[in-house]
Amino acid sequence: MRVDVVTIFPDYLAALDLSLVGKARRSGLLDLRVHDLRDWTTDRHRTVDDTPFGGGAGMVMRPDVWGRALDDLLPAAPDGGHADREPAHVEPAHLVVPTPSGEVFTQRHAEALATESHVVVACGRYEGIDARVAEHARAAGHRVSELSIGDYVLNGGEVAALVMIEAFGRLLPGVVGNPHSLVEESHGSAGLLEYPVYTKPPLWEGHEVPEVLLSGHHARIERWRRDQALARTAARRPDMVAELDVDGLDKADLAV
Ligand code: 6GU
Repeated sequence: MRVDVVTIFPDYLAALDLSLVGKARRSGLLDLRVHDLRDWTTDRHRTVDDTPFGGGAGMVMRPDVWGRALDDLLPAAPDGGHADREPAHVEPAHLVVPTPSGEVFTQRHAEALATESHVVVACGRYEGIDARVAEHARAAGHRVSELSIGDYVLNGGEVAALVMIEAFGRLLPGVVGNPHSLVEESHGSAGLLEYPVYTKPPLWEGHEVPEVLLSGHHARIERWRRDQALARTAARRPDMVAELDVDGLDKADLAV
């Protein structure tokens, strides 16, 4: 998979050299390139922003600078946005724009992005990127996702880009060593939060590991873990309980 990130702070993305995503880059599973938006400026001051039309506080990122960057990084769309034209044989890219006014990024977005062959992430700063940039990319036939990582405000899209790239990067085949690790985790297909986990020693600072986990009784352990997951989800994420598929619940679930 190829990922291009465009930012005025390339150093923010240095964390992507570390851990599993870093390893995926070194092994060639992930071809991730970070670009400085200012490389596409043309003036002496390398200006990327200007004052907002209509007034108001803050600065807006200029469409001309972003347009040149995306012209270089997004391949010509398959049909230039015209479905009646003969498609060229280029793999289309998906443009991701992190923004607090986007749709909320979830595991479903991560799963979808992990299947792409090319993602371009456009990190805005200040009050955001001139809205015509996303409009122009869509008109050219590209898929564009404006995504927020939650209901709070960051200073720019860089940290959100790190979050999203780690979330989809770890889903690429071969990135997480044991694929079973991906099966049971929170926000996976069960729609429940993960149960609490314990390791050695069995007694630590007066706190014991729940006895059932030491019992070796596989069915009782499974039942206990499911009860814990249900109780935790009900306490912490009532919104997720409301979304549960009732047909997927058994009698013991309903007793929790
Ligand atoms: Cl994607 N960007 C910024 N600037 N703030 C955010 C965000 C993104 N998601 C949540 N807050």
